[in-house]
Amino acid sequence: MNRNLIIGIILAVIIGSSLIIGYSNNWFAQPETPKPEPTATPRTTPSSTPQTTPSPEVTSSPTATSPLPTTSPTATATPQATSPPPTSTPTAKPTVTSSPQPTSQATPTTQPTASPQPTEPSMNLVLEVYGNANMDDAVDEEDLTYLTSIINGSVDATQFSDANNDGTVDAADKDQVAALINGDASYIVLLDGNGKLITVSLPANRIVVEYIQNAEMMRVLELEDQIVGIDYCVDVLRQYYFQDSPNIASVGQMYTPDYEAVLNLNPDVLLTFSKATEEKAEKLPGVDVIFLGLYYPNVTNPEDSSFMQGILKAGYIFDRVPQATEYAQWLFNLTQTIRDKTNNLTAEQQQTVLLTNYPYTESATVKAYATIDTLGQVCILSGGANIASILPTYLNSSSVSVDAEWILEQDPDFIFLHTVRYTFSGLTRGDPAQGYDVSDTTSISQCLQEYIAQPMFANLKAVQNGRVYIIAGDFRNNAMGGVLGSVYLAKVLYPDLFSDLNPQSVHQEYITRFMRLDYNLDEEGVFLYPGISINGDIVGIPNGST
Ligand SMILES: [Ca+2]
Ligand SMILES: [Ca+2]
Repeated sequence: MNRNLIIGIILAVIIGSSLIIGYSNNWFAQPETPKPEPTATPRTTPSSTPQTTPSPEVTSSPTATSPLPTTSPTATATPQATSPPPTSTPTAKPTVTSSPQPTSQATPTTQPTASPQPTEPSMNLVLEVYGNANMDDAVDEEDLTYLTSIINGSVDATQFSDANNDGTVDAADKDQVAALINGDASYIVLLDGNGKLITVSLPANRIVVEYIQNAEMMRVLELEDQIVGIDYCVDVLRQYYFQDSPNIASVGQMYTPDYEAVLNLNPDVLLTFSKATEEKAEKLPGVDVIFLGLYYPNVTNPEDSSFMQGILKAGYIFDRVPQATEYAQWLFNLTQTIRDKTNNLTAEQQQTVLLTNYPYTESATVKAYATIDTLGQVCILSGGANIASILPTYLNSSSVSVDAEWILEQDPDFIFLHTVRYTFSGLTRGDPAQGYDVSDTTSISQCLQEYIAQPMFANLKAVQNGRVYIIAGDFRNNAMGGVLGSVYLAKVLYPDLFSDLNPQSVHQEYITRFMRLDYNLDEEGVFLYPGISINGDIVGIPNGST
């Protein structure tokens, strides 16, 4: 154990220094070697560089289905996911105005002598919605009571007690909270997924969504009738998501959207997939451009992740609190169930894992997913020992660039190759074919064969033992915050530990119960290749496939 630790530290130092040299050269000095970015990663560009520059095209790309390149450095820290929740944002507490009229008059006898204690929240988070005066997980009647206590001076104002955000806590905030509870508020003030204070006009009836993550979340919240616009990716899959809504318009790819097309839909809200909202907000006057924070699950502290906050905030913005709460609770319970088991794995029992992208283009470097990315969270929750975890930037990065040599040295037990079929920038990658609209495994099978046939990987344990898998883009980009990927990976990594877990059942429950789609995983869809056999049933690909 100690010996391993020391070796680990030495390795980390060596790799760390080479990485620092490496990416200072690659990323900042030589933008002519852009990294292929196969997935629609939220841009990690520093805030001083508004994300207005379209990413350079990869001109040397050998196929017509080149991935979306980006100049965002893979090893650059993304501040969101693991940083403390924005509840700690230093906000000046509003002043309290004792309102002489109705409130004090109406509540003298019921006034508790001690400070009212916020009742036990059902989820352990502080909902970042203004009006959540008692700092629990909801805006409800208890906040009205709490506001009364603040106004009459028996308790202090809190970060979210100034419901109307006018700098003062008074009777008007009770009016706003009452309106939020009744679903007839004309606006809502909250912290978005970036921790930024935003005001959203209500009701938010006409919605444009970017990417499958937001599209699926809208289905979960039963908002499909309010969708007016979708991006390229969702448009390709519209027969699955919005079969009954032929009037929903496609506004093209959302990386650099057609702003005219969006404005023509007269939307109330644009839900962004990426955290970059500034340029879109600027170019879409009158539209509330919102990043909910769905991209940042945190499985170690699932209840308080930006992802969970995002689900609940959407519930308040779109007046779907019961649906949002039920869904968040389901995901939280699943997370706990998996975590209770993987937490008990010893270091020796843990399988070592490389989680990376399917190599759409040839590149000397490989991107290993790290803590901040959804797939990094998938690895943690499923109990995999991420081989990237010894790298110095692992904890505060979405991914880390490594090379083949390093992978050979680490020799992981399992390799998972993430794929994206329809990109954020409007590209289709034919092979490997995976996802809801694919049922034939010919393409994905060939791609896997080609990958493991690479001579440089011939000696890898994972290759020799048949433990290389291609995984669907849904594992990273859908609205389950990494839980879908985790249930599949947990079962692959520890079939005995998870003998009572069937990933297909969880996946099917998401599709049938929450998205309310008529879709049968026994018959359709390619999500994990090779598929795995559970009690004679094949999981990950349609029954009867190989
Ligand atoms: Ca509350
Ligand atoms: Ca106020």
